[in-house]
Amino acid sequence: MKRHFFALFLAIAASFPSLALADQPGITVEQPWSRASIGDSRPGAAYLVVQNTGTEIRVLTGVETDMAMMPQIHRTTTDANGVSQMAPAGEIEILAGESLTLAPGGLHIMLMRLNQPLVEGESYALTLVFKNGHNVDISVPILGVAARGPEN
Ligand SMILES: [Cu+2]
Repeated sequence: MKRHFFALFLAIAASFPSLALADQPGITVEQPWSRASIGDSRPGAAYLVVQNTGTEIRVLTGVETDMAMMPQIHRTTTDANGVSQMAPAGEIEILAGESLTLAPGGLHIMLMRLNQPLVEGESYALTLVFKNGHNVDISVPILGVAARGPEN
């Protein structure tokens, strides 16, 4: 099992007013998924692919969900010794026509301080917060505790 250091740069949790525009033109979200959690004492995670199908750059600044007190986008890096650590990713630019993949071992949405366990078979609402104020609401299905990708 890999050592996993939490680099906790606790950014002041700014609360973003969400415009909650569903089906925001120019952004498509594919294959969202979470792994079921064992209880609620450890953070959960969510993964997905965000595609910018529009003609302008979009900047992802964060996420919101009722599932966790402190949802954050993290970036995992692994050094030459195989030691992984993660830190808040900050603002992420998605160029027009490009896609952004959040997957285990890389960028991910970390659901810190879960309000409730992630139960297999259920799903929950999550909002992707964009700098231009046009946020995107999605539903994230919860897969089994051993899931490694959106298919299983
Ligand atoms: Cu993380």
